[in-house]
Amino acid sequence: MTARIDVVSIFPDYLAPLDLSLVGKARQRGLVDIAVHDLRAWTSDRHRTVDDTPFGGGAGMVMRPDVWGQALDAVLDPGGGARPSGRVLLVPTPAGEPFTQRIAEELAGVLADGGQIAVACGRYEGIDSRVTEHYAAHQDVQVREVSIGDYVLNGGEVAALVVIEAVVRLLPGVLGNAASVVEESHGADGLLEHPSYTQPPVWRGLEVPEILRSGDHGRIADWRRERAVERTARVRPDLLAAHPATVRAARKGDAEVLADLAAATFRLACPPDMSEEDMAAYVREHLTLERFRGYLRDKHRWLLLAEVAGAVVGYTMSIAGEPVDPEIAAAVPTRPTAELSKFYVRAALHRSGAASALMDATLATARERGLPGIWLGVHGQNERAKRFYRKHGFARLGGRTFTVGSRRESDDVMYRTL
Ligand code: 6GU
Repeated sequence: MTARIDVVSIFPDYLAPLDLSLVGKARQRGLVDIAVHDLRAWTSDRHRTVDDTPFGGGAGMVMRPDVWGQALDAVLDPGGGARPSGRVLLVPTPAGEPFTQRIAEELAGVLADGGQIAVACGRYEGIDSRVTEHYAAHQDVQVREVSIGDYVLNGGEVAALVVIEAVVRLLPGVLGNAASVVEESHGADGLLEHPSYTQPPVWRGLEVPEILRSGDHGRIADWRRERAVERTARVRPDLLAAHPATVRAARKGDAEVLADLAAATFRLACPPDMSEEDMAAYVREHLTLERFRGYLRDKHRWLLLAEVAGAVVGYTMSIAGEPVDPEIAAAVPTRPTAELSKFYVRAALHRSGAASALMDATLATARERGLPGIWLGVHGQNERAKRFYRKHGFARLGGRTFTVGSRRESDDVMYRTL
């Protein structure tokens, strides 16, 4: 049986876009049967009245249940038995549950099995509440009240267009490329989509990221995942609740990812007035792929990676052994000791839990190595970082100065026992 959608509205012309584009083509190809009905066809008075004043008073008008009952009995034919699969009465309303991709998938499932969706578009202050109550009590009708967002429209018609488009594109055979449904925002992985680019390679001085033209499909997939996670963290941090950060030891093959991440995050911890040239020079000198390969081979160092939804978002590097700086060596109260040498998380993920997970794992690893204490240097003006370290049990031991490029900088030295 063909999937069937009925829309009932006092403005059937509002639904004209259902003839167009992807939904229009799906209808022409017989993949879905859509009928739009004028609610007033089921009125019986001379004025074709569909509404009346609300019981209990208040502004606006409420749509009459008797008219809606006639209309919905006719389009749903409940108990008629001609339609073996599910029937859904869908009521767009700002008071409904948030309409999501998951609901679109469920509704597409009903249609794909030969079911029916009847969409009741209310106007004014909505439809008399007994209408949903009545059909909800009917055993083979499922009532769903959905809202398309936290704002108010004049009626359900635009929301009906939204819901129908979201559902019809999921029906088998409607989209040419099934992978595009899996890869898009709000797809199965619950992340927003990565940015996309096409020709030309340079437009108004803006370049397509070099990596996308490298042909290295592994690195491209990593890059896209990182950008998707970053964008989701920035724009929709609520979606990341489904993707708690995990931490693992870095392996030989992670040197490239580490160098990229180090270059991207180094500037986060630099003083705000440090020049681009000084930062770039430091990255070229100290955060190269070769350096990280060396670090990963060094028995005295351990590097940990934080991942969110399969993207590497932060790292730490710790070093077991005596501090090189004699002043720090003198100040550190326990032996042997460890230095927390690098601790970076991508800016967009600073409040995602990744940093705390990294810190917990770093301290746990230091304890496993039998180290009684750990120290770190943090830029004296980096209040955010110092607050974070204090929260994780570090306290100030003293200060030190060092050079980045042409500048003298001063660090706080912090320490905690393990
Ligand atoms: Cl589904 N209907 C109306 N009238 N307003 C809305 C809505 C629906 N979703 C958000 N605002």
